[in-house]
Formats: sequence, structure tokens, C-alpha cells
Amino acid sequence: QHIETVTGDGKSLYSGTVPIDTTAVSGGFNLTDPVRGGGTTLDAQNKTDSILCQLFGLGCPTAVKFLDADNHWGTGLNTDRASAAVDAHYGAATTFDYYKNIHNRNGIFNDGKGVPSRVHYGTNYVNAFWDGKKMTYGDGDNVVAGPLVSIDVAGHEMSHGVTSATSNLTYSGESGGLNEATSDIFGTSVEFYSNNANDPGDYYIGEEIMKDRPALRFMDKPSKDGNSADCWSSGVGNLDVHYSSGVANHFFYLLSEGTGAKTIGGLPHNSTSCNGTTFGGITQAKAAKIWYRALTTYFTTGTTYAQARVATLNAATDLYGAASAERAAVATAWSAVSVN
Ligand code: ASN
Ligand code: ZN
Ligand code: CA
Repeated sequence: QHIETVTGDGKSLYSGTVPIDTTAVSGGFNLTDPVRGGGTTLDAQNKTDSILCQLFGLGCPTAVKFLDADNHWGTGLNTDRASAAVDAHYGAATTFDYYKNIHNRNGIFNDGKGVPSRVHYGTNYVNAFWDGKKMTYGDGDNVVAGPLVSIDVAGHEMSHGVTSATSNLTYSGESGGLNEATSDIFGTSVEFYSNNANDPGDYYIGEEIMKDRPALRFMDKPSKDGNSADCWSSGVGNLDVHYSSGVANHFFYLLSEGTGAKTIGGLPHNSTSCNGTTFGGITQAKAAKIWYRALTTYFTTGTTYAQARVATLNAATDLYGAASAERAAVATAWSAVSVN
């Protein structure tokens, strides 16, 4: 069977001019990706989902296809509707490729299918979300944030789908923090994987979208956001999941990069342990391999921080051996965030 593939390009808001895979239709091209299971990017036309739609799928607004005559999409400015769609389409494709090429996972559900993305959801909507089936991005309010279509946010949200399809970490308590951290870990890993000079890899979440602060979250020192925990303590599970995630985000940073100050992706990073130890990292790529194996092999719905330590140690043994430097580094990094 011959499958005709069409590569276009687009001027994105955050990642420069990027190649995008599209489909030829009458009058031009639409944003359906024929090489990644038909993932398609749609215009939500500033409508929102009613409660009935959210709960029962009733009366949901229609999102419409984008059409481009010459397959050169967008202007790179937030004044046309296509540019945010280019970012979302590129984000979905890069996340698909990351899971396939790095973790041998064929799509969010491991079924080879792409997922829909909707852009321009609501008015001044400062969020993005995964609803179990598809991606949705707001345009932001241009005061707190611009359009929420950066690659780390795309990778974060779609990784909620991977978590749901695997360990299904419950979205409250310590498991909820681990769920959120998993999305920050893989959102960041997708950003590194994209290897894009306009948005190079870093351990900040949402640095491209935020307008009133440098980023939404900081994995080197999560408390820089004013709310997140750097170190485990009893009761950390009572925090909002976006703040209890700090312990695992800090662990992942320390495992990847170690302690000390460095510039990564052009941004300042400076991490210290909670117990006074100093050490080096094993690289972001190795840390992500360990986290993915723990997520898909050892984590369960109720995994706690103490159990995540055991799970990642087991994952490191599987991947690198019981006597490996990588396994020892996992123990050192958990101890450095007070998970003993
Ligand atoms: N953007 C948020 C998140 O992914 C949406 C939510 O509250 N789940 O964490
Ligand atoms: Zn999340
Ligand atoms: Ca980032």
C-alpha cells in the first residue's frame, strides 16, 4: 500500500519555522498528520465545553479543520489563527516521536493512533488540558500568559494520557504529585528531544508562555514558584498536586544534572540538596529512561514518594545493573530530596 505523505512547514509562535506533516484535501491542505496515526489539529473557535459536554459528552461545540492553500502555515505572530495551530501540531508530532523513538511507545495509548488537538479554546483562557482523549489549549490572557502551546506544555499535557494509560497514578496526595511530576519530567524531556534552537531544552516549565514571571515551574529549585516543595516532608501530599510535584521534579533535576549552578538552554539553573550533599548527574536522557520504566513497570495508582524511590531503584537495576553508577545516583538523588 502506498501512503502519500505531505510535509509542509509552518511559522510557529515559539519554535521558529518547523516542518509539519499534513494532508492534501480539496482546496489545499489540512492539519491531519498521516505519519503519526492521523493526529489532527483543530480550531475550537473560542468556544468552551459546557459541563454537560465535559461530564456526558453532550452538546459539545464543534471544532473546525484548518485549511491552507500552499502548505506554508502561519506567520509566527499571534495575529493569525494558524500560528498557534502550528505549535500544537508540532508539539503533538514531537511528543509522538519522543515516545516512539526513545521509549518504544507507539502513541499515547500505545495503539499507533494520534490524538486530536484543539487550539483557541475559550477567551483569555490561561490553561491547557488533556481530557482523556484529546488536547486543548487556551490563548492565554496576554497578561499572565500568552497562548499555552509551547512544546513543554504540550508534552506535559499529553503525558497525562500516558500516565492514565499505564500506572494511572491517582491525581491527589503523594501519587498526585508524582502524576504531575511525571508530566513535567516528560514535558521537559520532549523539549530537550525537539532540539530546537528557538526553544532549547531547560528544566523550566512554561518559560515561553509566561508573561509575569520567568516560568510556571522550576525543576532545579521548585520553591522558586513561591509554592512548590523542594524537599519531602510528612504532609507534602496535602499540597496541591502542582506543588507536591516539586519533590519529584527536584529529584529528576538532581539525578540529571547534579548540584550546583549552571546555564541550561540559556537559563540559570541552581540546585542544592536538602541534606547538604553535592554530586554530579547522569544526564537527562538516562534519568528519563529510568522514570519511564518506573512509571510503566513499577508505579501503581497509589504509589507514594517512598515507593517511588524503590520503583526507580528497581528500574535503574533493570536498565543499568544492580552495581551501576546510575542506580547509586538514583539513591543519592532521592536522599537529596529527603526521600530515604
Ligand atoms: N494544565 C493543568 C495540568 O495539566 C490542567 C489540570 O489542572 N489538570 O496540570
Ligand atoms: Zn498537569
Ligand atoms: Ca521548558
